[in-house]
Amino acid sequence: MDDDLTNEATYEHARSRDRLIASSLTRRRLLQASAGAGLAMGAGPVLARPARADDPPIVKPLPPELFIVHGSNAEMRWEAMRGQGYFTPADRFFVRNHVATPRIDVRTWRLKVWGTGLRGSPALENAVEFSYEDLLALPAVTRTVTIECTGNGRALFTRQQGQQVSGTPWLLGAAGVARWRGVPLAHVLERAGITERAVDVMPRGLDADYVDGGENLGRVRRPLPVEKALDDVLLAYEMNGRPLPPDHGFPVRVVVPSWVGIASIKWVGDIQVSDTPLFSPWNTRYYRLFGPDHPPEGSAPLTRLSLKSAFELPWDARLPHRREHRLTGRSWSGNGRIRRVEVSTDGGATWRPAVLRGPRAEHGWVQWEYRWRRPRPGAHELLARATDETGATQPDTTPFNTLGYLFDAVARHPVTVV
Ligand SMILES: Nc1nc2c(c(=O)[nH]1)N[C@H]1C(S)=C(S)[C@@H](COP(=O)(O)O)O[C@H]1N2
Ligand SMILES: [Mo]
Repeated sequence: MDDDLTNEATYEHARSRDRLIASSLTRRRLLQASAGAGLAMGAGPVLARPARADDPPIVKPLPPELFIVHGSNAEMRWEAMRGQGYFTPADRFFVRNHVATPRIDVRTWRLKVWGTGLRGSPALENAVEFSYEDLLALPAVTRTVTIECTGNGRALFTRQQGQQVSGTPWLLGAAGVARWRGVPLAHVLERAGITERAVDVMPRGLDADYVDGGENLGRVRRPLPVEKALDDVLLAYEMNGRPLPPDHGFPVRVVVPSWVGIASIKWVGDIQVSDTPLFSPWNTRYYRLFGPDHPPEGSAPLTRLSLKSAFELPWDARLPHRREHRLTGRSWSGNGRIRRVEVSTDGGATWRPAVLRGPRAEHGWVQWEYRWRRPRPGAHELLARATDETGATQPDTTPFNTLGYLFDAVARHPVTVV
């Protein structure tokens, strides 16, 4: 069924129109960019203009009915997915910005591929370069992929487990599924001359340096093992059939199927390919599990996403007293497809199956619904519990880790019937 969504041949005929839109958009951007040429200073020629102190960190509108804003990040309200199709529209897709969305001039933008894992070991100054047009001209693929922040659900460590964790207190809205179109990273690495000696591949964003507690950690970057980089990773330039929106990585982002969101570097400017292992703060001090159950240097760097379910309802929803409520939601797993979803409306005492609907893409989610009959007036907790194709089921609690990553326990969604 998901072939309809992910199979390039099936999808291709619908593409011609979108491609026209994309290329006219590119032309328009090129014109706009030349009008503004000369403004770019300090930050180098790639930025359409230098960041200003009063620039909002996120470019797109963040209407309160769609988003909960957490500083430079915006969480999708789950009720905004009710009645939507399989994909998360770009207008409500969550945004996780370490700093701020940069405005990139696609005319001067280049992807620079460099390092000791390439033939001739080029340094960054002698990198193999690809322009936007170069990438658009290469054979494209389209993949349905969930992007989810590793800390999605973090607020539930505190709400449900009484544990203090640090980081953005997301409920469950730091996840979305889109159709990403672009060039396989493998293809670009091969063209750049990757050798057998390459072990790690590190894409880096063009957003400003990330400063944590006064310490400048440089630009957002995180290594991928070469096995994953050559497997199913995309250099995406389209999201849901349109050029990437600025907040989601325009002109090009990395999309790493089934892996934690931090792997999917936005606004990629260069990719280091190395014959020795690479490190960055994003695979050493962040995106590992820390705490009493882990070694001092933390767990191994996190890779796959965990298992989650969400109701398409406001948190603390007030539902009118009716004979029946049609509850809807979605479940997803970094291990693959969802096999089963069960719902409990009595706090977890009894469970009944939800009905799964629509596509089940390997790296996407599944939609489901459940008829809640004769709900009594008063406060309730709604629970949804998914099982994936590996047999993994959402547990009652998630083991504590100080940074609040990979929450996978069943969420207890509060609602009041009035
Ligand atoms: N360059 C860059 N890439 C980035 C980030 C960032 O701040 N800068 N945030 C990462 C994190 S932590 C997540 S969860 C995803 C979020 O992607 P989205 O904002 O398109 O939803 O982007 C990742 N890629
Ligand atoms: Mo993230």
